[in-house]
Amino acid sequence: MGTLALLPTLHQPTDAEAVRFGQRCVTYRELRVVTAALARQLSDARRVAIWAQPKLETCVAIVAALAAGVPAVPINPRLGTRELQHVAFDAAPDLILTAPDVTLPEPLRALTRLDVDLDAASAPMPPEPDPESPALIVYTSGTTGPPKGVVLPRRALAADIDALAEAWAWTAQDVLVHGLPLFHVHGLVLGVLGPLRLGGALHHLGSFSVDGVARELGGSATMLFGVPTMYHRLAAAAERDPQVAAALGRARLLISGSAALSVADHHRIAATTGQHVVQRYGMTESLITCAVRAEGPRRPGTVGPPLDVVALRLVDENGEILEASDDNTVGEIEVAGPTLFLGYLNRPDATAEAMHDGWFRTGDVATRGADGHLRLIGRRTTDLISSGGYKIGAGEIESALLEHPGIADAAVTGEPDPDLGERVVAWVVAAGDSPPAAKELADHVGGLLAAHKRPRVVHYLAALPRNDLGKVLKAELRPDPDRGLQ
Ligand code: MCA
Ligand code: AMP
Repeated sequence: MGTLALLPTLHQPTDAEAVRFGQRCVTYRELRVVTAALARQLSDARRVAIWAQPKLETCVAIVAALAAGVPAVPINPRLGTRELQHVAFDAAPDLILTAPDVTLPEPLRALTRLDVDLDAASAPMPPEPDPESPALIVYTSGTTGPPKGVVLPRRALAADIDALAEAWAWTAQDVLVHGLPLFHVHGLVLGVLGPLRLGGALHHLGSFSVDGVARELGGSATMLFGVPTMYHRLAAAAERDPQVAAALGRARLLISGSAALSVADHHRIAATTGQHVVQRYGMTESLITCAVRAEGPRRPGTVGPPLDVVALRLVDENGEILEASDDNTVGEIEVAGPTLFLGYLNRPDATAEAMHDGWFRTGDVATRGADGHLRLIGRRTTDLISSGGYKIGAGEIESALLEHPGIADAAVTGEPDPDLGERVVAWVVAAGDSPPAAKELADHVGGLLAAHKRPRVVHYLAALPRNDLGKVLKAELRPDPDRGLQ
């Protein structure tokens, strides 16, 4: 209880609205009743999976797991077979929590299933777990191999939400609107646990739409969270429709993250709505570490200074600390402090590689201005593709392509896309004389992995350019005019 509780609002609940999905909503008092009842059913579990559809039941399941002190693994319902098998094996949950009327896919059917009952009767709230104990395990793509489970302690969630509340003057008076998925840090930690920790309300759109955002911001919503693809679509809509522009103009804060918001879209939105979108930067492993402040300058293209609780430095290739604040010197971002994860599940090797002396290597490169604001330049590796706010590992898609019998060799890159930021491009060498069609390859990848990882463009080559060690030279990939593109 008290300030040490992750969700103090559940210990002293009010009749204020907590979470709304369209017509369905719960107050804090109702949320306490239903989550306390569900938490009792979880008390013997070591770990629970949550079928993270964008629904009220998902929020209730997550809060119940947090109340029970049982680490929760939110699962993207659009994952492909290969990813589901991996998560089920790697996280080995005792139970899967889901909304009723869901047919779970084959790889999850062996798990004991518990349907979330929103009419459950009251039960006592379990005691508050240790702040250092694991709260969430969030899967995120790396450059190679299958996604890794990032183990986030309660202390990191609390520290990050509080620091963002400070940065954005975010309070119980705010009503947040978004249509983000509930299996990533952005939509779940910031977008659900943020309002719930602070005592405000969340209006979730079910799925993102310009009309939904405009309706909510035209009503009681005060803040919007979104990825740049969403702001790109909002910018176009605001130019077409003065009502959308007026609704965006009424917001207290429009906040963007998960990928770079283009300077052009920043200016387009400012021109039509008068709002300067606030950017923030972070990673699943570190949570959000930098944010433009509500009361500070809003330079387009910058993600603001570090949060007050975060230690952040830029280092060169030799690990030397760069002190320059000239908006020009480029270094890799390293972060330390209370918002950091505990490690990757079952992967001490990967944890050791990512951490050194308490600092986490982000792999993101940036410059710093005289005002301390960071400007993200890109990533140290090109093997992570940033598509619509999702991070996609090239290695995962390459492995999936190589599982197709018609493919002898494959490389995957990202190329600029006006809507998604980057789109997935495959470069393949066929195993026989009749190469599989691009659609067949996209369907093949979509069967094994989440649909957003399918290649949107396929180039056919005679051979991939490789160095003496056999590593593909991705910078040298060029279309072959004789073999073509699909
Ligand atoms: C959907 N599709 C995509 C993507 N999203 N393809 C490539 N990249 C994508 N990001 C495909 C679908 O598979 C589908 O294919 C078709 O597009 C339409 O699907 P739909 O769901 O209607 O798509 P959409 O509405 O256009 O989705 C765009 C979106 C979505 C709303 C921007 O991608 C999204 O919600 N992105 C948010 C990602 C996010 O929350 N990232 C946070 C992680 P077909 O029609 O062929 O079947 S990063 C994080 O948490 C860190 C800490 C941070 O900093 O925030
Ligand atoms: P994830 O690992 O899925 O949590 O995604 C985190 C990655 O998203 C970071 O490493 C960055 O590359 C990227 N990212 C997050 N916020 C921003 C931002 N505001 N600008 C540019 N890139 C961002």
